Amino acid sequence: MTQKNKTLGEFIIENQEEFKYSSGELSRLINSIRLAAKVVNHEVNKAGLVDILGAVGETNIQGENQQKLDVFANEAFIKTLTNREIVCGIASEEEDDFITITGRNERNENKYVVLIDPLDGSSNIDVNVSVGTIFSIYRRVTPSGEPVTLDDFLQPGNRQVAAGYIVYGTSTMIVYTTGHGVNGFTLNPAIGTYYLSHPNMTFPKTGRIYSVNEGNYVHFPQGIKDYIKYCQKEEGDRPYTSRYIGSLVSDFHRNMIKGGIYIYPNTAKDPNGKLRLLYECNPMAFLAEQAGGKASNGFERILDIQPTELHQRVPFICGSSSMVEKAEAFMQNTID
Ligand code: AHM
Ligand code: MG
Repeated sequence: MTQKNKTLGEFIIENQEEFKYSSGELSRLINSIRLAAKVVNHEVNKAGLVDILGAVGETNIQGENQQKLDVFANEAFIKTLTNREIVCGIASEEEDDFITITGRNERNENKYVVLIDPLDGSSNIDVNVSVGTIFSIYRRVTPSGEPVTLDDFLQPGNRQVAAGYIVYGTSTMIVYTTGHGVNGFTLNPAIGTYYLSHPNMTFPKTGRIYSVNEGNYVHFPQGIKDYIKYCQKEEGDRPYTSRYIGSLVSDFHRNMIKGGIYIYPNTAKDPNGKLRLLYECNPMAFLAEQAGGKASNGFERILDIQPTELHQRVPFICGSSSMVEKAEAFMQNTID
């Protein structure tokens, strides 16, 4: 069998040994994310049929209550992750507090916590533009047998054991890492199977795409303004191309394939930026590094930040390594 005929299910089984605590649980956990992603994908693909199937809050022809897609995605992932004896806690962008899963006979013996942004970029749904799901997985730090605590979720990103995203785009893909590189799988919707379509994904060392919401330019820190001017300067392979979808997953995915940088800086209005450290930045940073790229807040590696709150925000600069280094140099004012 060639690499590319391989299904995600086969890939998970074959690579189970790579994982240092290999008891099969992490594999089963990724499997359950794969399953929930199919359910969400089916719903996302129907989003344009809202006038036909019924709008949010209405009851459709089958008697089902129509939900907002981000609520639907949140429930689909939580339900799937809860129904196995693997996950002891879930934190979601859609929930104020983390959820405790006590597991079989309420014994609190499950090992993993999952942090998830169930439907990122959801303002893009109504206009038929790609959205995504982002997930991040850690082993619990509190002793087995006790309910999870906030400490299980506030681990620095460098302790992640797996992370990934699903992009609901022109095709649906799941891209993930368990710390042994990054692999991408494309869903064949006709048969509901994901195939290994992008083995060993890597960021080109440099690129020509910068992705930032330039509408906020006047509020950006001077270092980011200077970096944007650098991207736009006519010199060498510049000016670069500006591409911004407004869905982190899609912008990241394109930049990883083509080479580029994604920036969501702090602004005068939002001193910590917009993106969430635990569900958005850490998983993307882990993927970026596993693919040979970098992720920084301008001064510090994202994965080394010690989180202090569940919904903490951080400035985020992520992508091809030499582009991130250049942006950091502008932020730190060390450019010559
Ligand atoms: P969300 O979690 O509310 O969907 O926000 C996250 C999204 C990212 O996917 C995207 O890159 C960014 O917000 C876009 O923000 P803006 O519209 O301010 O440029
Ligand atoms: Mg989000």
